[in-house]
Amino acid sequence: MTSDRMEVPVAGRAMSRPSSPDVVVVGAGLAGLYQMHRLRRLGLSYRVFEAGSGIGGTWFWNRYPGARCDVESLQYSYSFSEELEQEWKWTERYPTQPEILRYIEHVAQRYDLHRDVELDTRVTSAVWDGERWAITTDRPETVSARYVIYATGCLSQPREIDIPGLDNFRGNVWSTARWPHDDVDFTGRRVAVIGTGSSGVQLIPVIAQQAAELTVFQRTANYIIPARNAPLSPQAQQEHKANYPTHRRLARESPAGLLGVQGQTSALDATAEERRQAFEQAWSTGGLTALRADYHDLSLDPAANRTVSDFLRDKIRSIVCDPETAEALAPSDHPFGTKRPCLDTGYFQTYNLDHVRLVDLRTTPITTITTHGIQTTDQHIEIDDLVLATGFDAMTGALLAIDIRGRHGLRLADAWADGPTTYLGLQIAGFPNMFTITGPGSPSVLSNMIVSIEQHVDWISDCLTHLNGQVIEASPHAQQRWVAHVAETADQTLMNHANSWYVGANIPGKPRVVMPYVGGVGRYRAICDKVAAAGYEGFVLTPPE
Ligand code: NA7
Repeated sequence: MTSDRMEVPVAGRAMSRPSSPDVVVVGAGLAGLYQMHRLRRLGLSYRVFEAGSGIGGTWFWNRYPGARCDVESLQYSYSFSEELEQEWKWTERYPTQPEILRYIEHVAQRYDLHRDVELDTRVTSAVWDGERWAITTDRPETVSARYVIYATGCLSQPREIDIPGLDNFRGNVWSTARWPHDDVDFTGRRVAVIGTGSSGVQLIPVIAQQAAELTVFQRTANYIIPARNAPLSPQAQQEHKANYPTHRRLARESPAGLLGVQGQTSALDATAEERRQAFEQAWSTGGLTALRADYHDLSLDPAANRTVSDFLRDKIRSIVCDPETAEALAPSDHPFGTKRPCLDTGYFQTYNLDHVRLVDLRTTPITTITTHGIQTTDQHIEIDDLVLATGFDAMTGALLAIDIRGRHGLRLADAWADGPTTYLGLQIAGFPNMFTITGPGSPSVLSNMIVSIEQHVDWISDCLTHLNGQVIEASPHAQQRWVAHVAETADQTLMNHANSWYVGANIPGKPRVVMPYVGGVGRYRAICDKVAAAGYEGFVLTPPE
């Protein structure tokens, strides 16, 4: 493999970078950084491009007040190094965004990763020339790489907001996905938040502490479970770390990459009182896995699902004092788990504060944003600040933002015109030597992302070693079978019963396809391992020309 070098200015210094590296990695979040670490150990030459001005991906951009991971910190961490997992100390059950960014910085320093990340460099196109990828960035350089690995994230392309009149607004507009690095002070201000997904649910109670008036504009009510966040005692941390190998193994074999028992019985076989006790226990424990711990069919059977959905709706009614607000906050149009459930700290309680109110956009939609506020079908609300917590073009958005052209000039946008098609979420037929980390068709967003990231990076790294310069491409037949399997598996669940971003329904015109693989992390890993052990079955390997 070749790697001619050229001088590239990096933060005022000229550094020698290969212009024809073996691999280009796009993105320097948790996936890109670990991939780079593995490539270095394999002795392959590489370039790593990152659009942000810092490393960390999701955790670099989503720095809104209250931003926090909803996977427990001891599980939301790399497992590739025993020393690393033992030495880093988490402070809370769920890590805040600043703490995760500090962790990522620690990892980058420990493994000297910073020096190889080219920041402020956005990949704009990638064209397969029959042997290599010509990768163009917004810097005046095109790099020729044998392989390209997209570590571009599943929730990294903010969705374009389509509310009329936004440009007229004279106050401040803030986006949770592009939050400024300096603190934003809402003290004494009249604030509106649009969006009640995970970002809105985390942000709203924090803004309510500062704002003089807070109005939340809700289109879809969500199922929300208490996080029960708390400081992590040194003793609990030590105990967990003492058993890290077992914990990590169990997470890798589990459905969602998370520790926790998966229920074996049907919710419908339990009595109403038994169910109530089980759900109450989960409610007081907190977290995303607790509610699924007792019954196996909550995400499979509408009647079983109704038992937990009813429980969660009743909880809202018991917390929110105003019955009309409580009813608007109680989800009624989709089963629990078919849109991403959120974890909260004091979300519903926030609506009991005198200066906080909810506008239900289902009954009174926004007609326009005005110079000083928001006009709905029945009132005008004056505001100083508008916060958009309106989500992402999930799973495909970041990839389709790049002009990717594979064999015979095939555009990825055309290949995916009817929805994303992949083999194992790792490769796409027609796009040789191109890998996607946690791509559509893999468990990705339905799992503890870091578990899925490590699995993909390890699989890709082993594959590159095996290839030794050969070309690899998913066979159309294997891809077709995998896409059918992903769809069939999703059809066995309730996943299609909601207009969620899992199915692309939040983006007008996006084809409706259940994008993540719902078959589970453990099962998926076994399939990927089997494919590799069988000599990369379903992929076509050809010697370099
Ligand atoms: P989400 O979960 O996609 O939430 C976006 C929210 O914004 C959701 O409530 C949307 O309502 C709402 N939205 C989007 N566009 C509009 C318009 N035009 N008008 C009113 N409301 C709108 O994104 P998050 O950033 O909160 O969370 C993303 C993921 O990060 C999360 O799932 C975790 O995995 C971590 P809708 O539901 O579409 O009716």
